[in-house]
Amino acid sequence: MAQSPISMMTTPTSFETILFDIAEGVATITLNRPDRLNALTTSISQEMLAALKTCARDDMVRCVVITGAGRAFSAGQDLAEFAQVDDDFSVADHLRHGYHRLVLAMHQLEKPILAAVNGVAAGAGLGLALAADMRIASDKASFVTAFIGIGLAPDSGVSWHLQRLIGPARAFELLATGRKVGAEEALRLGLVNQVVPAESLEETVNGLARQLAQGPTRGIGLTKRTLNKAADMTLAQALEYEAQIQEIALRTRDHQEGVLAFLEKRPPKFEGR
Ligand code: LHQ
Repeated sequence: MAQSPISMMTTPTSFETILFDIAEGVATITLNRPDRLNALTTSISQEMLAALKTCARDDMVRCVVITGAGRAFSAGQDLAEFAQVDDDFSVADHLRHGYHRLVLAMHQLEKPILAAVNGVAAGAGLGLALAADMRIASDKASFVTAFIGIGLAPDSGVSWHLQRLIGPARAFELLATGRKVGAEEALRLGLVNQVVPAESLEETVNGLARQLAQGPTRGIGLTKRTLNKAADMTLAQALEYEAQIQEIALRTRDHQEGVLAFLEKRPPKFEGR
C-alpha cells in the first residue's frame, strides 16, 4: 500500500524534536517544539518511538518520564503538517505507522511511564498522556480531546483509555463537546493522579520517578502487564493469569531481596532483576 511521506517511519540517528536524557535510572523524553505547543509531526513521533525502544532495551532505564518543553504538553497532530498531505494520503496508515506504534510501545513497555503534564494536552497529545501509567499535572495543565473541533472521531487510543479512566458517559461528553478540562477537574474525574503547583512539577515527578526507578522493576513491569491483561478478562481468567505471573515474579532476585530485607529489618536494595 502506498505510504504518504508523512507516514514513513525510519529510525533517526540523532534527535531534533525531542530531548532525551537518562539519569539515575530515569529516562526523560521531552517533546521539544515549544513554539508549536509541541504539536506532533512525523519526526517527533519517530524520535519518540526510537527513544522508547532505547528505554525498553536499556536495563539502566527503570522509569520513563514524558513531558513537554514550554507552556504545553502537546497540542496533538501538527495541523500545518497535516494540511500539506497529498491526494493519496491515508489517515488510517498515518495513524498505524505513527501513533499506534507509539501508544502500543508505551502500553507494552514493562517499566513505569509517568506523564508530567505541564500544560495543555490535546488530541493525539492527550492520547500520549493517557497512554502513560500515571499522570502528574501542573495546576496550569488542561485537557482537550480536540478531535471534534476539527470534525474527527477519537484516535491514538483515546477512545480506549479515556472511558476506562473516567467512564463512558464522561468520555462521551468530553469527546462530543471538546470542552477543555482544567487540572483540578481532571483530578476529580480521575484523569490525573495528582495536581501540583507548576513550579514544583519537575521536582515532584523526578522524586516519584527516582522512587519507582529504585523499585523492583520486574515486579512493577509484571504489575503493568497484569493490569493490561485483566482489562479484557473475566475474573476467573484474571485470577489464573495472576497466578501464572506470580510464578515469574517469585523467581526474581528483587523478590528474594524484598523478603530477606523484611526479615533482616532493613530497607530493600532492589536491582531491577
Ligand atoms: C498548532 C497546533 C497544532 C499546529 C497549536 N498544530 N500548530 C491524527 C491524524 C490525522 C489528522 C488529524 O489528527 C490526528 C490526531 C489529533 O491530534 S486531532 C487534534 C489536533 N489538535 C488540535 O486540533 C488542537 C489545535 N490547537 C488548539 O486547539 C489550541 O492551540 C490549544 C487548545 C491546544 C491551545 O490553545 P492556546 O493556548 O490558546 O494556544 P494557541 O491556539 O494560540 O496556539 C499557539 C500556537 O501554536 C499557534 O501558533 P501562532 O503562530 O499563532 O503562535 C497555533 O497555531 C500553534 N498550534 N496547536 N495542533
